[in-house]
Amino acid sequence: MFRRAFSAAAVFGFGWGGAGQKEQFEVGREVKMPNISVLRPEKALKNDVLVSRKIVNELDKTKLNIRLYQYETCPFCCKVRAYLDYHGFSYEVVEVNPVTRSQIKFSTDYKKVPIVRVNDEFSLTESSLVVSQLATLLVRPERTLEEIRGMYPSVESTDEKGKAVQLHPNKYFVMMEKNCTAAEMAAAKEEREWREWVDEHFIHLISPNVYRTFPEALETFRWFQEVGDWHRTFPSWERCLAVYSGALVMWGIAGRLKKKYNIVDERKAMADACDKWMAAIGPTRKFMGGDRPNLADLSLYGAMQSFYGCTAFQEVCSSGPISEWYARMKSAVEKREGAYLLAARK
Ligand SMILES: N[C@@H](CCC(=O)N[C@@H](CS)C(=O)NCC(=O)O)C(=O)O
Repeated sequence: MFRRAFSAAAVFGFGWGGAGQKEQFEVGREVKMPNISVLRPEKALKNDVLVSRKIVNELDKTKLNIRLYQYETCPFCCKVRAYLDYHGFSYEVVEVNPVTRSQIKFSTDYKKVPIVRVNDEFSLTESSLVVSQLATLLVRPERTLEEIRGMYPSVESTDEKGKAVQLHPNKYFVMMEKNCTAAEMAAAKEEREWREWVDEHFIHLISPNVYRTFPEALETFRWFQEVGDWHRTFPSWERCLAVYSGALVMWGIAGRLKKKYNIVDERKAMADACDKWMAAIGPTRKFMGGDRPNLADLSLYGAMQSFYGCTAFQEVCSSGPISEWYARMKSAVEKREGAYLLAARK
């Protein structure tokens, strides 16, 4: 049991916050858009797991029944939510218990989150792949999601521990049909490179920062318990186990990750990454995507959202140019500014 809490904890990117940050979170979840409602079922339906919340957008014409199995503050899950919310998808959220992971027992071969279950028929996994598949669906409305899955073949490989893994070489590609101009191709290349940077660099900086000391790790887990609605979904002994064992274990792991990724000063590394991102956007663009966020913007925003309540976020990301970009992103996502694509579907 402890090992499970440990492994689940290893991947959370959560943090803590005072009253101000809590309020910020609540506002983020209570969507104030006329066509969008957020439902919170009290009980699980028969033969089903408890749905934490259901986001319904009347303008979503995909007729897809999407269910996101997640940890509320896992950076990979936050990336997928940022994508779904910005584009105005309707979807259900199921909070997975990090100790038992009983909610994803249907998934025998894949044990990580996020898992996006579609029409209870098939699952999409690997956050960046999921985003590319859904992005392709939006630009290719004549294709079904099942057909689009076939456009992303996997190849078998081994990870650093020699374990067999499935890789998707084109996971950062959106499968456009039309011929692109040179400028569009350059923009797509930039988008792909920065999405990869978020996955391969930025996300690795989160754990060393939010679990830097034991008190910080404990605050992080307490905040996660709060925002993950654990009191509603998990029994108290599981919450207690996850908070204390998770904080202890993650504090140790954060030190090892620092070494693994050659991080000397975790706060500075995070600040440098934010500066690098803002330099890439440059002085004239609102977003990397120009006037609208692209998938790289959504990806970094999602990763940052996973620890916005942390001391690390307060110290590194809550002032300067990155905070202005983050505020623009937050507004664009919460207002579902990308929903015009779904609304235009026949
Ligand atoms: N490459 C995957 C990474 C997913 C991942 O590592 N998820 C973590 C949560 S942040 C997980 O589920 N770890 C296993 C566990 O908690 O038991 C993705 O992008 O979706």
